[in-house]
Amino acid sequence: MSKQWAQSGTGEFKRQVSSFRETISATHPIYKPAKGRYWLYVSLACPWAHRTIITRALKGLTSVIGVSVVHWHLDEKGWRFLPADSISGKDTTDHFSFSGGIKGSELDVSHPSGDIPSDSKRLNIDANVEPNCGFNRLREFYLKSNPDYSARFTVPVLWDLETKTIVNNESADIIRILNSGVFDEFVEDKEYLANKRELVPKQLEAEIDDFNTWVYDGINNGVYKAGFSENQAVYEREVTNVFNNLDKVEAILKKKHSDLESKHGKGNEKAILSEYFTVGNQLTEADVRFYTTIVRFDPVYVQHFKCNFNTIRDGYPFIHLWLRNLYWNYDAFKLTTNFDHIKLHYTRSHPRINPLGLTPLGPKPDIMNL
Ligand SMILES: N[C@@H](CCC(=O)N[C@@H](CS)C(=O)NCC(=O)O)C(=O)O
Repeated sequence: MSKQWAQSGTGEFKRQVSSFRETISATHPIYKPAKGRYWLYVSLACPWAHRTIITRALKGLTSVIGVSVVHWHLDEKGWRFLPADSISGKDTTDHFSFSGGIKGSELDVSHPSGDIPSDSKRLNIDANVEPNCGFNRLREFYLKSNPDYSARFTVPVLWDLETKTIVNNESADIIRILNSGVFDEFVEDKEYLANKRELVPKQLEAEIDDFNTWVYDGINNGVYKAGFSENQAVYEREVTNVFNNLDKVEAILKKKHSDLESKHGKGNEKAILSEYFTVGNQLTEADVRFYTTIVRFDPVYVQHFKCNFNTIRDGYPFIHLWLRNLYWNYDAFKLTTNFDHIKLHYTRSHPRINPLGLTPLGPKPDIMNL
């Protein structure tokens, strides 16, 4: 398997291009919308997969599309599920809850070095037994779909239970499919049905696409380019790029906050926050995509990816307010954010960056109150 960092010979990290890029629609010859037909396989640690379960929740799809969560530890064979016999008694996991209804197990999932750290209790946490095909590894979905598949076995995967193939493994596509409304007829979620939240409204689409493009390159993927760089000059260029782009978002949100203060009156924080988003005055896909990086920034990227010119909590008051608004005021963000998976995955799955797999305990708290 190709390694996950620096493939260019220049010390630069190049992310692979996703291979399954189908869509779901009433006019598609194979992939028609249906309730219970499609399944998401995600890691709660992964920012790209995280986008899909936030979108699924925001679109009222938690009872329409199932979710299973892989174990947080990524080893040389890729992502894995819990072995079927690891849950004593009947597995009552509810795969239709926000984050897949993950369950704890007694499985020993210690760091491969065999070292069981003093926080070993925290290691006995939640992943799913794969409920549909009985697979142990994510790679089995890829090889079932295409026996010649030779690239990396990444999450998220959107799987079709009927044809037993991967529909799509690119999070940017998957969130557009989930947002498209093709599943609306199956939705029972009253909150969604009341206002049919549109995450890419036509009038904001161009602005969302533009924001997503530079934020992807400069921030979402930017932190990986800094963290996985293999020489000092590349690292310095990339980390500077990340913070220049964070400065840019901070300026956008600062202006937005000041405009909203003029509109609603200084101190009318509730009204201000109800319109305090990155693009336009409503929650959009741009917020979902930016959030999954920012919520990981202080707990992981600052130390693990050496993005340490500043923290969000100390250096970016307007991004910090935006982050806490989403986390504390929207279940779709809070209930899909699992700081244990996030911290343990990064710190123990990248031996080149952190050979001893020690997990820093801070920052405390993982996210501050609003
Ligand atoms: N383009 C993909 C990228 C997904 C991706 O890179 N996922 C990582 C986790 S953060 C992964 O599954 N890596 C497994 C591996 O490289 O073996 C998307 O956005 O869906």
